[in-house]
Amino acid sequence: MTRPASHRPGRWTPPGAGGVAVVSLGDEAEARNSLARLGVERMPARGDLGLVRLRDGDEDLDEALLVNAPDGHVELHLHGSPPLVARLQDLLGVNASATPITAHADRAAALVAGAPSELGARVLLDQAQGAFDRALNEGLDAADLTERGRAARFLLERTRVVIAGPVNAGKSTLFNALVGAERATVSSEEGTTRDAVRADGRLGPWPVEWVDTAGERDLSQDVPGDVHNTRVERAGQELGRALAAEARLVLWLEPEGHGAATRAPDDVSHLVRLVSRASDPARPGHLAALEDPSGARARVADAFAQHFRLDPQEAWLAGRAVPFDRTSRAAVGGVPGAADRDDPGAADRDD
Ligand SMILES: Nc1nc2c(ncn2[C@@H]2O[C@H](COP(=O)(O)OP(=O)(O)O)[C@@H](O)[C@H]2O)c(=O)[nH]1
Ligand SMILES: [Mg+2]
Repeated sequence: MTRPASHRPGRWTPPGAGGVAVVSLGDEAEARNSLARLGVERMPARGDLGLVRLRDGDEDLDEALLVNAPDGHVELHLHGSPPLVARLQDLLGVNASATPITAHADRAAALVAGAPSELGARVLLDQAQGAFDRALNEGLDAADLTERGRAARFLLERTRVVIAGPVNAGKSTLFNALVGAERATVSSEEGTTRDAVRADGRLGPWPVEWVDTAGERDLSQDVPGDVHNTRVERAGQELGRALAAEARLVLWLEPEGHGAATRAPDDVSHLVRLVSRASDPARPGHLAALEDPSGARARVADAFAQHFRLDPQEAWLAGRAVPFDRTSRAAVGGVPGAADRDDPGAADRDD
């Protein structure tokens, strides 16, 4: 088991002026070494603390609280003056750029109000009450925490899902079933949805941004007598393709019996194929958004969970420690950004 970042020597309150700065001195042996350089010889017993004077040779530096935690991890609690903290770190040779980590609970609390989903807010509340800090102190398995952090992003950030496919595949019908309101125009006339239509919604526990796109059909020639609209529609198709390329997930609808008339792009890896307007929507991978909108929703939720390897039953478990932002994910992974690599949408978000 690797020891948590809070137990490695280093400062772990955020840099800057504050009431108290906490410098981790590592385990008892490491701490004795460091403290000798500051003229401190007495170490409080485990689970105890004491007031000490810190000296650099003859010079009196400051008074500080020396804490020997029950697990034998030693900390100095200093007055927060940045020059003094910097000087002590210099004297101790501890790494001033160690991951700052005590503010996790505070950051989680600050994020609750802006959470895009109810379960996301509950995850944040748990961490605001210290679940994540406790896990770090207990040294929970980093791989477990990393996976929880990955899954939690789907509660804490809205996932963009683009609905694409040939014209008349039933994209707008599915979009309306997913959004739960008549938002996009549904028409049997080809080329009705010329612009992308977006709506925020929810899929099971996950907050989603749905995007309905113009359908794919051959527009290499202007439709006679309708040159302007052809151009508008072509622009809509291009927009749809651009959105599909950068979405986290593309639902590619192909109406039953459509064959290979319009091929799904094979260069998009984040694409799930579904057969739409199906005569038997109970078949795997089939849906009929018009006749069975709730079945279609369930089908899409399954596809979403499977694609992103998510278990809706595990989305939130009361009081469980979960990394919830870039800083907490980095504290677990040790390598900033390590937990993000698995996530195709990470590049366009900064948290
Ligand atoms: N029977 C049936 N018709 C559907 C279904 N989904 C869409 N349609 C019809 O197919 C036509 C095109 O649908 P639309 O959603 O506008 O397709 P889009 O061009 O892909 O957006 C409309 O007449 C819809 O009523 C379905 O699940 N079952
Ligand atoms: Mg449409």
